[in-house]
Amino acid sequence: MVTFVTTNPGKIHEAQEYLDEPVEQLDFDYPEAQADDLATVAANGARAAYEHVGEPVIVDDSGLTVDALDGFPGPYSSYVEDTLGIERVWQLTKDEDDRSAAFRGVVAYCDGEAFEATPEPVDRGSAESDERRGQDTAADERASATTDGQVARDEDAPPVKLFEGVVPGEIVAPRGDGGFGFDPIFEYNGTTFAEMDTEEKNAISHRGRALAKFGEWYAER
Ligand code: ITT
Repeated sequence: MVTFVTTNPGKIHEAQEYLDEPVEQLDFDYPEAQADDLATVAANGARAAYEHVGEPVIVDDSGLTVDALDGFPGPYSSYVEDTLGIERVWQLTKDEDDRSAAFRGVVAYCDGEAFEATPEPVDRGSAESDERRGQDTAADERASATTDGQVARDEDAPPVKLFEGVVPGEIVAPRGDGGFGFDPIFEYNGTTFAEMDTEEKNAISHRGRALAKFGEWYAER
């Protein structure tokens, strides 16, 4: 069983459909670090959630970045969804020539124990490299960009294992009623995420990619 600490039932629904393990939601609003990169927010969130529940946890920190808006709303996606709303993000973007965007997400796991070295351990304490790596991989490999990482320990903080996913797409006028959040305005290959069922979305989405990596690693653990 995996305890997924989140206030967002949309994330749980996707994880449940994706992972072989049963997924239990723990609705705990862990304190989110004010940081510009998802990896730092996710890592700190996983530690805080683990300290709160005392059992193995995953958290997901994710967001939409719109190129023409210099990466906005990025780590503030949840707040912008609640305040501006997705229709206004479309309005802000619709007159741009280039409406490219990406969903980025990091799934972070913490169980208080040390981990075996990963095939490619990455020091995810470095904030800036996360964003740059996401952009490079998104550009190189239109739909496939994941990176595993292990966060360097701060003194006595428990280690955290990170799984990252990025999916490039385009901002469009809202279409579809599936999914959650910005799904209706995010188009991938002619279809918005809100027009896909969960299985289709998981097969290509940032969260699906991160969960695939996590699931593989967790099954071995
Ligand atoms: P928790 O922090 O409690 O997990 P949250 O919804 O606040 O829930 P985040 O802080 O990670 O989660 O914010 C992610 C926001 O990014 C989310 O609220 C959506 O607005 C957007 N988002 C992330 N993944 C998405 C997806 O797959 N489809 C649509 N919107 C997504």
